[in-house]
Amino acid sequence: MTPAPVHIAFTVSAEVADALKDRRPVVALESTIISHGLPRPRNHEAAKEFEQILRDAGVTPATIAVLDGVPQIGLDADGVRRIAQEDLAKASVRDLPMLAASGASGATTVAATAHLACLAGVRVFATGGLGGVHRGASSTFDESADLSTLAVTPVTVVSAGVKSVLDIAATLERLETLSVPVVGYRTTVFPSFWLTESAFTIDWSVETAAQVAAIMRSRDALGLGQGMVVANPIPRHQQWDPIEHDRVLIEALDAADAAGMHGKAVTPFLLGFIVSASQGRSLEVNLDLARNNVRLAAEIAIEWSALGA
Ligand code: PSU
Ligand code: MN
Repeated sequence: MTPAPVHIAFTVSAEVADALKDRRPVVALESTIISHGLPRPRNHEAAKEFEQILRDAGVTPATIAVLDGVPQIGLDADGVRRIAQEDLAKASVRDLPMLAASGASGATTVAATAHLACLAGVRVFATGGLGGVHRGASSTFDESADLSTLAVTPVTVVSAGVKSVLDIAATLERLETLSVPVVGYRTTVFPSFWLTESAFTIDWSVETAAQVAAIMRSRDALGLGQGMVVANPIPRHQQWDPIEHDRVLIEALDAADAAGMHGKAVTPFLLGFIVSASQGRSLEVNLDLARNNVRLAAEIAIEWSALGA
C-alpha cells in the first residue's frame, strides 16, 4: 500500500528559524501589499527595500506568502520576485486551507500574514494600513477579516492607521468591541494612512518602542490572546496634500460604486484608482509611510527580543 502523501503545513525559512531559535528579532511583512497594493515594477523594489531596512537594523525579515500550496514564513529572493510579478490570488485567512489543499499560490493579507506569523512565533508585523470597516458596511457588512483575526492573534501590527477610504470611526469601534488594543506612536490622534491625522482620537499613546514591548509582555502575562495595533502617523511634512486627497478620495469611492465593486476586489480597486488619479503622488506617500512602519517595527522587535519573551 502506498503511504499517504506527507502534507507540509507550512515552512519557515532557515534564516527565520535560526533567528527565532536564538531569540533574535524578526519582523513579518505581508505580501498582499506587494501583489495587490502597489503597482509593478515599484512593488518589487519596495518588497526588497522593506527587507533591506530590517536587515540594516539587524532584524531578520519574514515576508509571508503561500507558494504552490505551502505557506512560507520567510521568502528567498525568487519568492519575493514571485509575489511582485505573478498574478497571485489575494489570500485572507479563510483562503489558506483551499490554497494549501490545491497547491495554489496566494498573497497574504494582514489577517493571513498575522495568522501565519503567529504560527511560526513571529510577534511583530509591519504593514502600510490595516484593513477595516468599509463605508456603507451597515448595509453591505463589508468589514475586513483583519479586524476579527487580530482579535484572536497575538501579533503587534505597525500600521499608519487605516485608509480614509474606510469608515474610520466604525473601524475604531469594532477594534474596541473586539478588545484589540490600539496605541498611538507619539500621538493620541489616529492617523489616516496618507494623512498624519484623522478626526479621531485614541486613548493610549507610547513614546518608545520599549513601551510597546512592555505592553506586549503585559498582554501575554494577562492571558490575553489579542493582537495590538500600533498606529504610526506619517510625519506631517511627508503627508499627501489634504486637498488633493479629499478630491481623489471622492472620485475613487464614486468609481468603485459605479463599477459595482464588492468583496475582496474593493480595496485593490480603490488603491489602484487613487494611484493613477493622483499621478503617483499617493504612491510616494504610501511607500514613505510603509518604510516608516518597517523601521518602527524593527525597533519594537529588537526591544521584544531584549525582553527574552
Ligand atoms: N492597506 C494598504 N495596502 C494594502 C492593503 C491594506 O495600504 O494592500 C491590503 C492588506 O493586505 C489588507 C487588505 O489586509 O488590503 C484588506 O483587504 P480587505 O479590505 O479586502 O480585507
Ligand atoms: Mn471586504
